[in-house]
Amino acid sequence: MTAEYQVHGDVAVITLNNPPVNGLGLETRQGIVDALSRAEDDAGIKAVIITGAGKAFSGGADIKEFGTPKSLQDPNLHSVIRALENFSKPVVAAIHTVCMGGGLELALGCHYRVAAPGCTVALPEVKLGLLPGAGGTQRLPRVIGVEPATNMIATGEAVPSEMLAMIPGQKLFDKLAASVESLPAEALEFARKVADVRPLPLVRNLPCKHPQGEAYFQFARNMVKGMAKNFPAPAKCVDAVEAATKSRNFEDGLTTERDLFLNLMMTPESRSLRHLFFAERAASKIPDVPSDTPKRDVRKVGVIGAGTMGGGIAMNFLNAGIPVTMLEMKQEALERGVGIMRKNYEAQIKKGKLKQDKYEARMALLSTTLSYDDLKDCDLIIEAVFEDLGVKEQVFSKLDEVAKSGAILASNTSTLDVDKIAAFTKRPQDVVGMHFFSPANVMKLLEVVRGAKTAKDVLATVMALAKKIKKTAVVSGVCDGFIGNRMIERYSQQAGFLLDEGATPQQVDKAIEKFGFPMGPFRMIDMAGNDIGWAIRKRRYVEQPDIKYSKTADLLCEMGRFGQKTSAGWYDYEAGKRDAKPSAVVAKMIEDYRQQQGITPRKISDDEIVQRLIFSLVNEGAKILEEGIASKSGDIDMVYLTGYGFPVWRGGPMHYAGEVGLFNVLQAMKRFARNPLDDAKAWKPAKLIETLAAEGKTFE
Ligand code: T1G
Repeated sequence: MTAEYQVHGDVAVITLNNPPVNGLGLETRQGIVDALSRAEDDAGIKAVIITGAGKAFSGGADIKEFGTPKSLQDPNLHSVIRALENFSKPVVAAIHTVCMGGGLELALGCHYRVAAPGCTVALPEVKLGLLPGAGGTQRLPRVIGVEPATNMIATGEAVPSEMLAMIPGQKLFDKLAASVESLPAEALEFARKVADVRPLPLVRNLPCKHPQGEAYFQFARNMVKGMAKNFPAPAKCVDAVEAATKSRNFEDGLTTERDLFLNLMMTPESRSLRHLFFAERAASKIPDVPSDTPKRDVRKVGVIGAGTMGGGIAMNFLNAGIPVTMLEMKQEALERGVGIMRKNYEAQIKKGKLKQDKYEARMALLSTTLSYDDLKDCDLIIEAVFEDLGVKEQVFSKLDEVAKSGAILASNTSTLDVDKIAAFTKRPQDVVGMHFFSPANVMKLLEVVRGAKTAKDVLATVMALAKKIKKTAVVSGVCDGFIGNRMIERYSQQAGFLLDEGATPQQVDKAIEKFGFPMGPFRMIDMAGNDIGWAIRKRRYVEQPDIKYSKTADLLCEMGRFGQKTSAGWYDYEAGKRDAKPSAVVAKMIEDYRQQQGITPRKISDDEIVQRLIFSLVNEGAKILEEGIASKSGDIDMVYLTGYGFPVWRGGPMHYAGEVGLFNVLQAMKRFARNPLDDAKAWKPAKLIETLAAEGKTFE
């Protein structure tokens, strides 16, 4: 039973009990209606309380149901809320904690609401590309006022119950209980107090006006336009609330809301956001590692290497209140590294993002050392030393001697083989990759690289720790480049071919930035450093001699144009400045190269640029899935969103491929493979794409 019914004397209590968050799925909606009829038929019942069990009053409609017939099956949420409003006896919502989306709309259909302090109250539908679709845009403004309601609905942000109860004239909460613990008794007492009050108060009968409606809603529209230019939902939220103030009657307002809601439900942006809502949560789940796997205690972390990465990594743990011992080989390297950390924190203080006392508390958790011995009581040691297997061997052999038994030994390597690194120790089960993205204290993505022998509790521990340091952790198997860098290599390869064939760096960048990336491939590599790609290509030429690349990137490096750090890369930069200026030198180098290759440049459309860049990610991502390097396509989407700036409203490369249609992706790839200047081998479709396309399906 997901809506339990109990009788307490003359009060019936309906308890939503549909873990994990009392999502208002069909069974729960039916349960509420059934419970109401029982209370209706029982003459001894004078009032009804509706409350929630567990970690939520209700987290809203069951998003898992969206797009399935169940979500439209009666009793739909509207009719359940109507049943509450029309009930002949007072219904009191007793809200003990999270009350969101359809859960708040349900509470607004009750005659009264009693809440505990500290409840998280929100209409977060806009974060799913939607708007409250069960009367929230019509009822919330009636109980807290038009402006606070517009704010809550257009941002989806939560407000604590005690804050809402302080809004002058608010009618959202009829009573704020003293505490969560006293809520049940206080709600019972309140229900008995109002048992005979008639007429029963209905939110729908409250007035809903704004004295300067035109001006306010224009202001609100301008605000949301700036806030989310790629998302249609915030502006529709404003339209819906405006309808509450302008409609002839409540029902008309509901109809407007319904139309706007259904329209948004069909938008690609909402499908992307709903996909990412689940992908983000699924990423923390490892198919063969049960979520209740015992985790190791991580009370103290060691970081080896005080460079940019080491310092950034250390900051993540200091920010989470976990002491760090940072090891370097030379005192000046330590001092330089700590200096960079201090500068980073001081910059946050200047921006008002960090308080001085917090900064000092964090730095107090940092100790530094030149001796491995000082790492012997660390529970987790992460090395961020030079990206060379020989250096890693020295570090891990030393760690094997010094680290306590059960310590997790992690490498921040971005390309090296974690199994080889694990083999430098006698404890491969304790070795794992923790690939942070630069700047490590800012980028949310953490690739957790699972070695063949990495123990399951090590993985479970690192995934839980990632949550604690506010990272989006994605598990990757061992391969060159893991998930993100393996795919970005194909993307960069295509960017080079596009130059050979006639595009300019700025045209390629502009096309993909119009698609939604914050930075195109050439601006991005100018920022990261062209020499990084150069080193990888040199290795690649040896390991995979038949892999094709445009030589323009190598020619650029041979000119010493490594990017911003040399004030010259694919673009020209004024010393110390970041704005990228198209370079005549680079244009000439590309032109000379084309001539030398006998290539007649052609006009390349932005569409072709975007397809070749994005589909190269999709094809490599499908191979990564086939090889089991990633366990879910949503994981790959999360990598691209949190590590590479893939536009959120497109849902990630694999989700986007589904929106385009895998059949269309396949046709485009076959076209690209016929281009002699491209790399037919790279466009050989992953078997998974062919199979799914043939079945008219997309990635799970
Ligand atoms: N539907 C289905 N599953 C949900 C869910 C929901 N509304 N909310 C959470 N879950 C699952 C989630 O996938 C995860 O599952 C588990 O619950 C724990 O979630 C008509 C149309 C409520 C604050 O947008 O913000 O109402 O991974 O890890 O950190 O107007 O979940 O364990 O299998 O996030 O404690 C509007 C979304 C819906 C709220 C709890 N409501 N949820 O946070 O746990 S649309 C929302 C949250 C709607 C109406 C419209 C949070 C939370 P699993 P969690 P948490």
